[in-house]
Amino acid sequence: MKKKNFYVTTPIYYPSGNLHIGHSYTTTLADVICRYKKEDGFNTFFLTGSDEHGQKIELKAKENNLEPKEYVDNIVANFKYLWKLLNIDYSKFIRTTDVDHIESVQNIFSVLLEKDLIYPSKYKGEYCISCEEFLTSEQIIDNKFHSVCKKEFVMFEEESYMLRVSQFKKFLIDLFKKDFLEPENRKKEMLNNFINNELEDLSVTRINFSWGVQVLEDPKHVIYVWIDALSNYISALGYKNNSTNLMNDFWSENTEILQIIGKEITRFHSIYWPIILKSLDLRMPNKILSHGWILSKNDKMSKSLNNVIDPISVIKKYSSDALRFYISYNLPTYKDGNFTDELFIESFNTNLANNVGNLISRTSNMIIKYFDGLVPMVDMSNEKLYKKGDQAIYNFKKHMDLYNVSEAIDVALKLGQECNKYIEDVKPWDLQKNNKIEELKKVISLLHRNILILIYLLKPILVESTKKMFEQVGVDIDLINFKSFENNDYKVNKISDREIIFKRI
Ligand code: ME8
Repeated sequence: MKKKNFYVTTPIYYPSGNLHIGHSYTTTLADVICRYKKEDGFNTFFLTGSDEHGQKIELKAKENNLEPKEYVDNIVANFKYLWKLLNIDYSKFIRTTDVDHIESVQNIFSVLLEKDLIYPSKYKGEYCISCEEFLTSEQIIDNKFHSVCKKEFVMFEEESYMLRVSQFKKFLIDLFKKDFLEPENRKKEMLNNFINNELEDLSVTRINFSWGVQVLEDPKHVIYVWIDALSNYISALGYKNNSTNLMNDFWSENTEILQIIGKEITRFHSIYWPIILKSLDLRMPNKILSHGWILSKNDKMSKSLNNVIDPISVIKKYSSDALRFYISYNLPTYKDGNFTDELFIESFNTNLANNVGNLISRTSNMIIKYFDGLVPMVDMSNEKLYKKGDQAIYNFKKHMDLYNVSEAIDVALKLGQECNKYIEDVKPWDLQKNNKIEELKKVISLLHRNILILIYLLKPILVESTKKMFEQVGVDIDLINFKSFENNDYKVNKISDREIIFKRI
């Protein structure tokens, strides 16, 4: 049977400055889910990148006395450095300044123009340069500022091509009947604030700056950043350009398509993006997962509010795995979350040091002490705790298949807690003292199998420590997959390593 495909994307981030923990959040989630899908047998493609055009970048480059391309080249190198440190295993990094992408955007614009879905007109309205966004009245505070970034907006009146958004009302209403946007409250917000209201046509070109993709049919216009940006999700797959054409594989019906974004760009991804796809006769993604914000004292953590935490310093101080774990476990996607040193340290110590690390080290110590490092392999499939291991695999997958990463991790951690409690209850040291060796073998066998399950479930998150954890329990990481636990057909080597994996911080 042909393997199913999985395609996951993150937003492409503005290189108007270095990335912060908020961007690391979205990208880590995408990476964790993609690694899980790979383990689950999918062909995967993971796309991230940078959104390099527009007025904001043009102004930033000027401030730095650089040409825009020179300016973004430097920042994009920092993006890639961060992703390397954070073990982000993307398949492609797209830049909107890539020639293939530019060709693709021009092509998309031409198709829409030909179909009369784009028409020349004039646009008047409020524009936030910092967010590159036309504002609605709900997004304006004190007649002067954008509610999200708190920056002053500009009045904008110029010749512009417009996209006939208003024509797509019925299409959007039907689309929103499906489970295509998550969470539910974001869906309601889009319906109430936009779709069920008057849907306004969208200005899709600008003439007062030049750092952007030119309209071939009318070269004084550049294409509005969002049309340029959203197209990346298909231009990266080779939509109508000269690059390798992955469209057939990853934008086909045989693919599960997940697009992860932060909630402030939901309108672009759940309204304008489907309209572009529909206009090009392309399928819709299966899911737009619109996660909450990481806050800093109740405000969104963002470059423009100058309240950011640098992920590189967190990784250097603690570790990439520690950051990946906090993001994946402590920040469930359906709500806003916090990132503070205290919360970070508490979560690491409770979950990784006291639960997972402690379980592995006390069990491997017992194997070394009582069995000279040779793991006893006894049939224990009738034991309650054995079944809990199988249930944990089942429930973990159930949550991951719904992209509920935090809930999935919780399942794995609970298994760890139950094993730690089991050790306290059965007291293997007493079994040894009283020479109940057969019983002791059973206890250790059982713990060993559940530990393997626990480590394996956390593999997509703890990518640097997994190999070491498996080694401590005598197993080669490459030989374990979901099937291994069906017949317990894994080879176990002699254990000798006693190094503590997650030292308390
Ligand atoms: O919007 N909490 O780029 P951007 C959670 N170029 N996530 C956060 C966050 C926070 N405090 N801050 C940023 C753009 N993010 C456009 C996107 S896509 C076709 C074009 C994450 O650099 C989150 O994913 O402003 C958010 O949507 C994204 O970074 C915004 O990045």
